[in-house]
Parts: sequence; structure tokens; C-alpha cells
Amino acid sequence: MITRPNHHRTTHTHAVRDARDTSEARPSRLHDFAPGRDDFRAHVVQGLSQKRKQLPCKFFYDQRGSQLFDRICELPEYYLTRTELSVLHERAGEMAEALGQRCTVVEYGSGSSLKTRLLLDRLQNPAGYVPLDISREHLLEAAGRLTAAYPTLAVHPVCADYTRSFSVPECEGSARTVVYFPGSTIGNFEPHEARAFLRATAQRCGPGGGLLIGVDLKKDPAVLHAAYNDAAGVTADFNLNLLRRINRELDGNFAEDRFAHYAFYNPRLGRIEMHLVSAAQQTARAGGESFHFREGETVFTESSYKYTTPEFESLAAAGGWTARRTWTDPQRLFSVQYLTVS
Ligand code: AVJ
Repeated sequence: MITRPNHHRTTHTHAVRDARDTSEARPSRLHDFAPGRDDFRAHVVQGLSQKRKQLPCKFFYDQRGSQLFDRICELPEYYLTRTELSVLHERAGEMAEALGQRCTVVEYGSGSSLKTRLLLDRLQNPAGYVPLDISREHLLEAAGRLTAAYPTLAVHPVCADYTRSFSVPECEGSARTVVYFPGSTIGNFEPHEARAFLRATAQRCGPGGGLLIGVDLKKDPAVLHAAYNDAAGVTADFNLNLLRRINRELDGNFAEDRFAHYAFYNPRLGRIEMHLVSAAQQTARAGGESFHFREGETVFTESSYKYTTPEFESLAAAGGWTARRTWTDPQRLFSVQYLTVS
């Protein structure tokens, strides 16, 4: 178990800390696979040219979007984050046991969350930690904080889109590669995309590899509806922020106040759907192209699929994974699952 310096720990920790002046404790260089601006423009023009207009949810996470999402995680209605945290608080020891000694943990997401620390605190001599994020600023900040908190941990930040190709930096003496994918972000993929993503991840981890993943569970639609329609309107801001980003980065002229946030649970497909609804007949420009919107026409911005544990186990099996352990909260709102490469 790696120790995190705090003033109540044994002197040994202090010794390690003081021996190495803090300026030394910095993450290794950034491994940069970041897609360029062209990628954003291409996706926006392609999405808004569809008969059923859509915009990929991965573009929610510019600096403001990432900050808004951090606020969503604090909302009373958005139970996912606090529930996953409670499961980690209870069961991180068992999870670390399942991951074993000397593993390399690759986290899809920047690792700024408390979740990462709860896991890192219990891991047994990890070979290294690889935070991966599409938002470079967010990633470097988080990697710097983690290295300061865990000076003996090899931290290798990777700026990449985890749905695209990238390579995982080698960590010395690593026994196996474990991907940590918290937060139920797997829910953003259409089932066929989720299968392909899980298969690619299994290949990336290789034999003996593991996957520790957060999966939001099916439940009362009213609870789901509230989680994506919070009273404070933060989720609405998060959704509308996509138009603000288009205006800033793609010379757009979207009138935010002429679009509305709309999110609902689709029981037939078992997913939350988020849309932006055009409040009037209007035309807007993005990336040098013009797009016409009818009154009431929607732009589909995000799916958030919810699973039962058997449903997720069979999806993962189709992606080359064997379910090993499942941990949930007492109300079975959220699950953390550990799987190994089949
Ligand atoms: C980060 C993708 C898991 O789908 O619940 C939060 C994003 N969207 N509120 C989710 C989100 C609206 C979130 N994930």
C-alpha cells in the first residue's frame, strides 16, 4: 500500500517526503495523443447535417464543461457520484485485493476525483498510474496534484480520446494492466459501441488484464429523470455549454436562449436521453456552415444507458471480459464491477 504524506503518518513517510524536495515530485512528461480542433469541427458539421441532428457528448468537456460537471457531481439529485464514492469507501480494500500487487492502473478520466485516491490508498505496490483525459489542462493539473500526494508513485499522464488509438506508457515491473473506468461513462456508448470499446480495452490490457468499472443500474424512472433535470439547472447549463463552445471555437452564432435543455428516460432503450430543443424556427452557423432548425426540432447530445448487472455482464462478455466481482450500495443504485480479460 503506498503511503500518502499527512502529518499524522509515521515519520518514515515524512522522511521520504522531506528527502525529495517537492519540486522533484512531478509527473513524467505528458504523452500527448490529443485530437486537433479539426476533429471538433468535423464532428459538429457532420452531426448537424444529419436528418436527426446530434452532437457527440465528448465535446461537453471543455474547461467550463468540466467545471460544470464537477458541480453536477455535488447535486442532490445526481446520486451517481456520491453512491459510487460510498461503495469505494466501503470496498476499496476488496477491490485492491482483486487488482493484486504491482498493477499499472490506467484511468479513463483525469483522476482528479476522490475516487482515484480511495483506490490508490489501498493498492498494493502499484507499478504506476496512468491518468488519461481529453482535456489537457484538467489532466496536467490533476497529475501534478496526484504526484504531490503520492511522491513514490510513477504517474504518466496521457492526453488522448479513449475512443481513439493511443498507447499506454510502460511501467517498470508491472504485473498487469488494469483499466479503471469510473462514473458510468460506459453508459454514453450505444450498446454496439460499448462492445467495440470493451473489446479494444481488453486487447489493450492483454492477457491477465483487468477492468474496474462503474455502471449505473436501472431504477425508478423518476429518480433517473431528476438526476438529469436538477432544480438548480446545472445540467441544463452543461448541455447548453456545447453551443457556447461552438460559438467560441468554431465561429458560431448560436443563440443559447433560443434553445432549451430536455432530458428524459427512455424505458424501451433503457437510457437517459439529453437533447437541445430549438425554441423557434432559426438558422445558426458553425465552422463556416449554416444549419436550419425547425421550431421544436431537437439536437441529440447524450445517451446515458442504465444496466442491470446481468445485462452488463453479458455485454462485457461479448467484449472479451469475464465478470469476477460486483459491489453495490445497499439500495442497489450503482455498481462497481471487476472483470478480467477472458
Ligand atoms: C459522466 C457520462 C457518467 O451520463 O451521468 C451528467 C454525464 N450528463 N449529467 C452521465 C452527465 C448529464 C454523466 N457521465
